[in-house]
Amino acid sequence: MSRILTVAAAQLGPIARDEPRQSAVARLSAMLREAKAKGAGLVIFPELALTTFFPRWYFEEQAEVDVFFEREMPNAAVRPLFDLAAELEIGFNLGYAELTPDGHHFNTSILVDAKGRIAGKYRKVHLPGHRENEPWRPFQHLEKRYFEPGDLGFPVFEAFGGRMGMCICNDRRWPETFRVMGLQGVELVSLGYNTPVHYPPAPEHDHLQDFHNHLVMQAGAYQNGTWVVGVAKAGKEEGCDLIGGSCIIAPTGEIVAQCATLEDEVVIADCDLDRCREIQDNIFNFALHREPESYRLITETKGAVKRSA
Ligand code: CDT
Repeated sequence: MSRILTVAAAQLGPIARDEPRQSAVARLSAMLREAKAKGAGLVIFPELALTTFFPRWYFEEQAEVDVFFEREMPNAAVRPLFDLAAELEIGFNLGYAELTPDGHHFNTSILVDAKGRIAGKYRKVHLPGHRENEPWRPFQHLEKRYFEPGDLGFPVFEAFGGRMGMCICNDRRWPETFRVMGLQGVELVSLGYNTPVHYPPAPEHDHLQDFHNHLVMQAGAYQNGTWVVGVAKAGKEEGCDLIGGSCIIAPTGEIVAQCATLEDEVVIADCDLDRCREIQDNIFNFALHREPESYRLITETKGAVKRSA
């Protein structure tokens, strides 16, 4: 059996701080067209794909932050992307900063179906970085200040002929992210990221950023028998170097397509969703082999408890 979904990873190069939404949407639209021409049915765009990665700056005034947020989706600036997707009959996954009508701020990702309808929404759970201005850093990472942790869990949606899940950037480093979706039989996890090469608290890890990126996504794929599509905003953005390495990973953990640049770039792969069975029915047959009684600490504690046997 095979259930082929042709998926495109649509990597973005840098977005300038003063780049208008219309320009970002035009770049996304060009990649949507390219993906369609290459046969894709679903296109994955990065985290916060409509603006520069604004948590790198400390803003005194909330109004200065809120300019980077979307109050509705789609709104007038993003509507052309939805319209084009419906016209081309292609779906997409888009990351953006969400400001809800009752004033909540989330780092959000939506799945839009081939008719231009929102088929799923996810709000980033693991917010990295710090809450206060830390002037010693060459750039800030203020996601903990500007966003609230997502309140939707890790839902899995029936769409595109399979079971689709989403997460966002730092979420990919946590095995719980993939496992919670794995336990819902997920078949494709899509995610976007903005990952600086330089990590100020531990610069000795800078040379490992690309390795860690692929390590966690390949492990998440294999250990849950799911396709994983990870897509970067890459390149030198406002003086900050962001890794690329956008890729499509098979349920075996193998990378089957990968971007080669740090610019706008589309790569595609034919993802046979039935290949998830190779792993989910065998080595990681959860119903047969998991021992959740032995994993109780995972939900009972947040930090490590250092007790001895
Ligand atoms: N966007 C995002 O989550 N980036 C983080 C950067 C490292 S933590 C400061 C990441 O996990 O890639």
